[in-house]
Amino acid sequence: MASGDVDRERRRLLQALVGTGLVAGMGTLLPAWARAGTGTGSGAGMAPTAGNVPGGPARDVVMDLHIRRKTIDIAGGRASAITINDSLPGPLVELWEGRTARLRVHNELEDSTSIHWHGLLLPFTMDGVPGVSFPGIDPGTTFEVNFPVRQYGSYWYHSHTGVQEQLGQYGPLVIHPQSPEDRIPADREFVVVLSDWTFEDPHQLVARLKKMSSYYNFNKRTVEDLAEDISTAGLQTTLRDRLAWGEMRMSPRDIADVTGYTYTYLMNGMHPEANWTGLFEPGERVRLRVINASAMSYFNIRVPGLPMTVVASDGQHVEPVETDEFQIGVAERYDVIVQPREDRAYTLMAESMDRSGHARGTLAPRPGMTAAVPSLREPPTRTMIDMGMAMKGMDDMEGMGGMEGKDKPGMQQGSHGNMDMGTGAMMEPAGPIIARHGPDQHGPGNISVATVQRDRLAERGTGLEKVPHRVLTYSQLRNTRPMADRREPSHTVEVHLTGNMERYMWSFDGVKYTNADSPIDFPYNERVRLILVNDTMMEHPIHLHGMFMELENDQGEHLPFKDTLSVLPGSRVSLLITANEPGRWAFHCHFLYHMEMGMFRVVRVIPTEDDGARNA
Ligand SMILES: [Cu+2]
Repeated sequence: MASGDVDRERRRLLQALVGTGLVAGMGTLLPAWARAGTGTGSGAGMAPTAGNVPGGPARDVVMDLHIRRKTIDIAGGRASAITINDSLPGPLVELWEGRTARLRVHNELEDSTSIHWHGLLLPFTMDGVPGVSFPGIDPGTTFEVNFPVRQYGSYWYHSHTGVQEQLGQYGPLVIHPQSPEDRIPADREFVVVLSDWTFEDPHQLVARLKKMSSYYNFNKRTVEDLAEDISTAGLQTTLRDRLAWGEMRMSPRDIADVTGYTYTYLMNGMHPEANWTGLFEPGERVRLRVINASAMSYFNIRVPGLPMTVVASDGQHVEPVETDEFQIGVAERYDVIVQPREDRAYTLMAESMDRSGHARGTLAPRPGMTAAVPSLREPPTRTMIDMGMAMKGMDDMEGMGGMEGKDKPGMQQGSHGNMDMGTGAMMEPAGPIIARHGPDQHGPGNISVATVQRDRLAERGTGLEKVPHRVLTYSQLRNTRPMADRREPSHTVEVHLTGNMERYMWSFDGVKYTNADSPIDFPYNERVRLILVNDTMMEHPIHLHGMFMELENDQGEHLPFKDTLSVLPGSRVSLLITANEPGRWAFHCHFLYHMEMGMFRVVRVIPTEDDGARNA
């Protein structure tokens, strides 16, 4: 089918669905914060123009969260999802630094569940990771989380049990600062929650990836696959997915494991056509708290026509950086200020990194306005740099272990004696080589190693290398405050991100979690340097629970805090951690299915008896 036909078909389907109200989200169980400003009504007494973060005076918070399975209208279809207080995403949890939080999680599912409070500093028994910090929440029971609130910023919460997060069990969490000097002036604030929805059973999705890791990369799909889809999902569903919701623009390369072939990308729970809208008065400073709550998707965020000033990363303030686009990894958050001065609509564009689809919303002075939606750009290509290879001399290719060159992007054309592999992109400037890989190939669970390891913190995210405007890099993030702990690290831990993409195996140091003998120990109250080396050919969003990490990005004593770091392929990064939070903390890749496959460890911080603190 020609692409014009696809577009026409897609429009026809959407018009039909708009008529049913499904796409507009009217039948959808959206929480009040997600509806605010959309023109579909305003919940909880919120004026539609007030932003969707109510704020107000500091207070201790007591909140009930009811986890329920429900059939809802979502992403232009109808499906069984996991809702929190009957909505998807869940309600905005708003807390105040210096006060307390008492959050009661009621499990009304038929299975065990959990809620993890991503990025929060709290006693580890409240952290919500089954098997690590607590046993999980049994069906029909309530788990109460109590903690003093010790930080400010933009966070989120989600299930840490199985694939529940993919089924909708997540929501935004905002903490208002205690000190007036920590308040960032803005006339209104919006949480912008990005996520990926699939009508497939996530268990089946994982099974497909295990059977064929490239399943969701459309170019490798076959007619038999189509026939299979039609027989299992039915013709209507399959066609709708293929024509309307899957953008038909699958990456021919290994950029993302799971793509727009199955995913609909949502902004605040809404389909791109439903057009979540945040209202503003021209001239106002608008704060967007962008939260990537997706299971498997990175996004490129931009507001064509408006520069964005980045003011916080993973909740923590950074010196303002003006930019035009940023890439956000799974579980990361960026707070940006925009100041639209014209009486017109602006598109808030969240393009998936592999360019197979997008989430979209609008900033506008009045409901119902729209601006042009940029078309998806060309899918990116992996490069030699991503493979952890040197740019000149083929000797380095020997370090690639058993990797089959013929399947690898950029290696299928040209002879091996020629560095021009036809991608062009690999000749882009890359960060400096700062280390070489040792002899350990990490065993059969690993397929390649980063022979050379680069500092890529000053590089743009995948696919943004050549865009003709400013793009945020990690090297630009500078903490507003100097480091509190200036001790030289007494302890270094090096972890390699490893895997076998063909077999959909993911691990640390070639060993998946269930085969790991022991936790990673951080000595209590010591300064620890955590080095991450990405031996795989894709980025991984690596998350440490319970403690902030300070990214060593050449910002002197103003290293930015991160709780989730997207580690570029072939790169080596270094983080500093003050190990002052006793307990057992999850440490993992935040790609949901990589974590499930075993890219996960427990980090243990054990006080000695002299410390007098609770023993982990
Ligand atoms: Cu990963």
